[in-house]
Amino acid sequence: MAPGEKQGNYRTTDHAKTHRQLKPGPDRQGPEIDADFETLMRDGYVIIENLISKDACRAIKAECLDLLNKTGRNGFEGRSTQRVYNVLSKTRATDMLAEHPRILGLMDRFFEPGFLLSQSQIINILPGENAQDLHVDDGFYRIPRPRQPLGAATVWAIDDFTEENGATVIVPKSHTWGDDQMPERSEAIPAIMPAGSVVFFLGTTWHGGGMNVSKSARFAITHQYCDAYLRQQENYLLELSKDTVRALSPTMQALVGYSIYPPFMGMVEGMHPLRTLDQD
Ligand SMILES: O=C(O)CCC(=O)C(=O)O
Repeated sequence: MAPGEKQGNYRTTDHAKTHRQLKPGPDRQGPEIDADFETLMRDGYVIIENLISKDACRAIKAECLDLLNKTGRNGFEGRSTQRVYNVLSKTRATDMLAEHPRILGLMDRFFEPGFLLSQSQIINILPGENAQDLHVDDGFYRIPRPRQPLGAATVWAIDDFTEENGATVIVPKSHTWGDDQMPERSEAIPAIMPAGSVVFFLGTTWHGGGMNVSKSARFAITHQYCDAYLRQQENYLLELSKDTVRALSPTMQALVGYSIYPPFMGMVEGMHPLRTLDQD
C-alpha cells in the first residue's frame, strides 16, 4: 500500500497496469435487462425466450451430442441423464451462452464486478428419468438464509422444454425463504420454453430437473456463476490448458478466473494471472 493511501481505496482499486478489470459494454444494459431484472428479483427466476436462434441450437447440439457418453452415478445426477463435465476444455460451442450479454448484464446488477463462472455442464435428460430432488445452487456457501444470492444459474433449452420432457422446475419466490423453509413438489412449476430460450435463476431459488415422461431426450446447457470473491465449484484453472485459455475471449478468460478481484485475489507470483499466458 502506498504511503498515505486509504485502506478502503486500496481494497477496491484495480492496481493492474496491463490487464485492467474488464468494463461491461453497452450491450449489458438497456430496458430489456431492466425488465428481466425486475422479474428476477420478484420471482427468483426469469425466462428469456428465443435468445438464440434455432440454427444456433442445431449447431450447439451437432457439436455437443458426441460428447455425451455417461449417465449419472446417483439419483441426483440422474441415472437416466447424460451429463458432460469440464465442458470448456471440450468445446467452444457453449461459450456464446456463458458470455451472453443479456445474462452478464443481469448479474452486473447483483454481483460485484469480476463475478466468475462457477460450473458448466451439458445435461441430456433421457426418457424415463425421474424428477431430480429440489435444491438450491448456492447452498454450499454456508451463510444463513435469507440472504443475497451468492450464485446464479442459467439452463439453456437447446431442445424445446415441455412439461413432459423434463423442463427444469422452479419454485417461484423461494429465493426469499429462510433456512427453515422447504418446498413441496407441488409448488414447483415447469420452465416451459422453446429451444433457444433460457431460464435464469438466483442461487437461492429452489429448483430441479423435471421428470421425462416423453419419448425424446431433453438437451440443455447450464452455466452457473458466483460472486467475484468466492470459490468456484469447478476448478477451471486446473481443467483448462493454457492453449485453451489463450483461445478464449477476454470475457471468458476473466470469467474462468484469469482475473483479479481487487486488490490481489487471483494473483500468480504477485502478478495478474493473464501474464502466465505469455509463458509456456
Ligand atoms: O437439468 C435441469 O433442468 C436442472 C439440473 C439441475 O438443477 C442440477 O443438476 O443441479
